Amino acid sequence: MGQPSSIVILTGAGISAESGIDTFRSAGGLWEQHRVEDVATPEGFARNPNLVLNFYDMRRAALANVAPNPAHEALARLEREFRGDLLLVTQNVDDLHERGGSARVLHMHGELKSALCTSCEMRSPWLGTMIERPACPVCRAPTLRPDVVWFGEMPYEMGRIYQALEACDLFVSIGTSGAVYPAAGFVQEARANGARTLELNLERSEGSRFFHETRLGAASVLVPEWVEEVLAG
Ligand code: BV8
Repeated sequence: MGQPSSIVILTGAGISAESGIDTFRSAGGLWEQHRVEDVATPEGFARNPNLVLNFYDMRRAALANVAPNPAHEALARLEREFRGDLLLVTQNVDDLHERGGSARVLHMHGELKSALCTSCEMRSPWLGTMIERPACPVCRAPTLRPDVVWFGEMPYEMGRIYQALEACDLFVSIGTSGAVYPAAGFVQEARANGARTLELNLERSEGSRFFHETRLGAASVLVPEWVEEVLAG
């Protein structure tokens, strides 16, 4: 196929794995150490706020110990050099796409470096911890929570994402197990609108059957190769 004119990319924890950030479902991954219900649901937060605040404080602090890898850097190159439309949607709450040079990143599940106030509902950049119940920068109430989309909560900017999926002629999924919706359904949306669909992943995912093409391997190898291919037209 010729060069695509409009690309939507979805990334998951697999793109950050080689940077040293645990994925969710690998052995010893994040969810192995904690029950999802306890740390990534509103009910878990209500039941044991300290456990949840500490879980995200630790992950936020760990960002200082990791760096972007060639996959993040290749997507930043694509953003700089690709002349068509490009939307990068990530399920990841880390900041590695930004640190790898991407200027426009849509964090559909929120970000570790952001705080959401449960009193005024405003979001603020946040680099520190929340366990000590700091004051909300906007309303001063001590009611900050991680600005992360938990199970049962609505992901951010779904309208913008579906609009882009309808308009794109190429959808690329990188480093995700296709286990969580609505992200796992994006490939079907794109395909239904006539887009070509490509999966770059270490192993076949739960959604592999929906992709026209699946390339198996490490993101740090597959993503730079694919970006080179697209830019070479
Ligand atoms: C919602 C933020 C409704 C938190 C996350 C039954 C059927 C269908 C849906 C549901 C259902 N029951 C419940 C639901 C809904 C639920 C859901 O999908 N549940 C699943 C478990 C069935 N979804 C939700 O609740 C969503 N909200 O539905 O709202 C609604 C409607 C109206 C109004 C209000 C609400 C919200 C889900 C968001 C949850 N938050 N993250 C945090 O980060 O702590 S989910 C989290 O897991 C990630 O964000 C990601 O989305 C998801 C999956 O993780 P992955 O990124 O894919 O990582 P994983 O480890 O799974 O896989 C890594 C992959 O990388 C692997 O395939 C591996 O092979 C590969 N890999 C590893 N290394 C490499 C590599 N690839 C390349 N290179 C490598 N080196």
